[in-house]
Amino acid sequence: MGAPCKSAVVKLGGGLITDRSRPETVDENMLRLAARQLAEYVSSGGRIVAVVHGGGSFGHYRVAEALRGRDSLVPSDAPAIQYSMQLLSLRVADALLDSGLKPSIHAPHTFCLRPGKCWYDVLARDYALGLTPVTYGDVVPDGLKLVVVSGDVLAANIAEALKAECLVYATRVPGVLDNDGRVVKVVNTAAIAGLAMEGYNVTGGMKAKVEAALRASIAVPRVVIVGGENLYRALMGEEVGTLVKP
Ligand code: IP8
Repeated sequence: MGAPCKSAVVKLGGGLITDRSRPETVDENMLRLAARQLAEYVSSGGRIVAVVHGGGSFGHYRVAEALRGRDSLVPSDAPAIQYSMQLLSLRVADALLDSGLKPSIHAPHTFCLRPGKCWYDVLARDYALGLTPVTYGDVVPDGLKLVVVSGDVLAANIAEALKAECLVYATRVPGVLDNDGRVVKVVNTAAIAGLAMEGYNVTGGMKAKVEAALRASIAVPRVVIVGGENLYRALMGEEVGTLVKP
């Protein structure tokens, strides 16, 4: 067992906190379980730099709907997708509030000029004030295009920019699974080559998550992919899920 994380960015997977089989449906039990574990982590002395959540049956559903009959998004698709993500964000904030945390929501399309050009100063300000910044995967215009900004990448970038000690991805599955369905204890660039890592969504599923986690692991001391029910244990330094190493 390692030391507890002093500070952490936590990504709550969209597949974890929503019911992927039903449009715009929250998995209330899972979301509340995650929120309680985050509150317990704070009570144990941990600091949450930011909570980032994915799109699940909100954002991914709306993106798929906008893409029906076409192959790319345009800025006029943004309102419906952004609205859906804001709805989910309010539900996340509601669960965090009920657990005793103090969430402040930040929409990426207001702090990213375009994908890859984001400023995290307002999140840093709220973190310094003792609030819990909440943000999420979103759609952000890029010239005349509209691009999906993945929460996985955002979480990695925030952890790096705000110098979090840990980056924890909480998912519906217990970690990165090998081809026999067993949790891989450690992944690095060499080890992922042989893994199938199926599970597709518009931002690339587990494969894209591992790639974002690997990039972050160069600067962030501890990066873990873990099942949602083990979030607290991962934050407290227990060896659960998959440790991601450069
Ligand atoms: O679920 C995607 O975020 P992710 C957000 O973290 C949208 O990949 C709008 C589909």
